[in-house]
Amino acid sequence: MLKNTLTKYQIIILTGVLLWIKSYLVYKISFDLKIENAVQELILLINPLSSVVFIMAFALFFSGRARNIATLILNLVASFVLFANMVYYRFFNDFITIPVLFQTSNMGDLGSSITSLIYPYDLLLFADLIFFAVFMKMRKLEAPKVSSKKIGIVFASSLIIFIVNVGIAETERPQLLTRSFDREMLIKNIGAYNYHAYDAIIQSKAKAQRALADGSEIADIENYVKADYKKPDPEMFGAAEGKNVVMVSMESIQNFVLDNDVEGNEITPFLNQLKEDKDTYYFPNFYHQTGQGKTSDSEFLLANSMYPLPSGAVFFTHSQNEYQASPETLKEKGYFTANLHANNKSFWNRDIMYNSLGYEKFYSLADYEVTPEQSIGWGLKDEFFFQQSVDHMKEMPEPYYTKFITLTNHFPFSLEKEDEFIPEWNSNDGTVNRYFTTVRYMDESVKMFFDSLKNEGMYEDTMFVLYGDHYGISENHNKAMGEYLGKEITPFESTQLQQVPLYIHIPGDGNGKVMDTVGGQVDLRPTIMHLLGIETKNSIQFGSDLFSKERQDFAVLRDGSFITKDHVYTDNTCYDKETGEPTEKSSCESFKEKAEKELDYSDRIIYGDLLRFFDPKTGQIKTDK
Ligand code: GP9
Ligand code: MN
Repeated sequence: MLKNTLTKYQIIILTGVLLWIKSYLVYKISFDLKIENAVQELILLINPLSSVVFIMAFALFFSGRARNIATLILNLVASFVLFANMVYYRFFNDFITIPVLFQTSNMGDLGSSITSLIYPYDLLLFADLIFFAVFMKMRKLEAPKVSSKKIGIVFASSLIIFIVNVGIAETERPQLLTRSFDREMLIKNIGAYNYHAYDAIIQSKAKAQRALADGSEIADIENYVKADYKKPDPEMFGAAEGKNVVMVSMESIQNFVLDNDVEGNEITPFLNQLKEDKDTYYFPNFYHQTGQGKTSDSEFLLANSMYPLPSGAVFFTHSQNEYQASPETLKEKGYFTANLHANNKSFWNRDIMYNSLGYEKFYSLADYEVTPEQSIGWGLKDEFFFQQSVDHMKEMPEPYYTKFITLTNHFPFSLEKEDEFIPEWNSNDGTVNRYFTTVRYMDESVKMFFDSLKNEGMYEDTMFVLYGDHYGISENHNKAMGEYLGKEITPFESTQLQQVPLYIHIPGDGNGKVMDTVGGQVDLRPTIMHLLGIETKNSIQFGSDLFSKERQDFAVLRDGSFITKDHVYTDNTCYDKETGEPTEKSSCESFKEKAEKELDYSDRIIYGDLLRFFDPKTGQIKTDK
């Protein structure tokens, strides 16, 4: 029976096996995939299989000569996908994604040099095709009709293999498919072919939603946003005009570590002292508003003053939208706009999304010298990241608007002994124990960054915005957190724990103070723009200037929880902020509507790509569409 099957389907099976081997070889030889352990290697080895079975199964719909031809064509197409990625990777160090295929500038770059990117031995990828063609010519192969039931079984088995594959991959990288993360990670885990299918699904879903939307939808939103606009405080408007801007995205830091200690050791000495500085405006009631897109969501909020999506990472799903982001505006005003982050440029699809947001330059992994001694966990340690970033800054034309994304204080919070300024805590929860130590490390590296900018004379003429990107300690650690904070972590406390640091530090300002207003990352754009002396009343934005005297205390989190001056609303319950106890729902009611409306409006803009109907120059809806 087995022998029979093998002879009957020899060409299909052989082609499939070769395709499998070819895929794995291309992964190993042509891509620089970082494999950290045996399980990852195993996933890499098995990940082409489900799609190979799926692809080859199509040949079964044909019989006789047509089947052989179908097999050849399927092999050709699949091999071409590998080949195209191989060539693309040589140039861009990244994998093909559908949007870039249609981005003429990208392809234009490639066009001129394409011949030099193809090596003669690449053609080996197609060698089996020639062999099979000759083989088929020489031998008469039997290829009787296959019943649809049998074909069904083959497709079903490809699905089962895929499920097993994803199952193992999820143990290595939970939420892989809902959050996307990184193209490299997707290829490593589900394979090149499945990755392209996944990419196609995401892109077509976005395209379909976009096609259904029209300009009339933006009218309501525009009315809401305009009515909600808050005038800047004239004292603060332009307070940092003409200065360079340095933003520091502090990984995973939450407010509870500030002015706190662990076993008597201060956790954030530098940040604590910076709060007291006469040039610092410090915001103790500031919240992160990120969802599954974590750091990238915080970047989205910062650049657009819109909320990220309820699921998935907007950086991945809607990188092709029209945005009217602050980097673009600032570029027009003469700023050099850049991001600096020593990680793979394709992580969170940053390389593509940053273009859409109008950043001029992205200093990514390739722009840093990363040695094993200088690395830990996710890569280059913060202190070396900052050190090398200062060199990049020296090359930048002024004024510049820059964002530095730190990385060391990232889960699983690993650090080498030599970098520990304070010992780990000693609860039963290793994650929480280590967190304090890596936060302390980050605090030190931010201090070193400030010091070197001072030494280089690059400090005085710069406005600093330091903010936490999102929580570091999730609700899974409530037990240890309760132990540390000495109180039960109720839903109220959990919501309050979403407070992240915000510092606006303007050297020479002298009027720094603690700003009690309740706000969130969505408020950063108007706040920063106004400090730079740029009006925002024509923009579509959901945040408002944190310095505005007209401001309402308000922050809505991505899960719909919100915080006002006196209340916290979460899990369908309205809490009194003072006591932390539930109170009548009616006290939260008026804000509930605002919270829901804002999230809904923001989602609608993203899903419908509605900013394409809005002209930020005039603040009007475009009439020609
Ligand atoms: C990755 C870094 C961390 O480049 O920004 O991402 P996170 O997991 O925090 O979103
Ligand atoms: Mn982060």
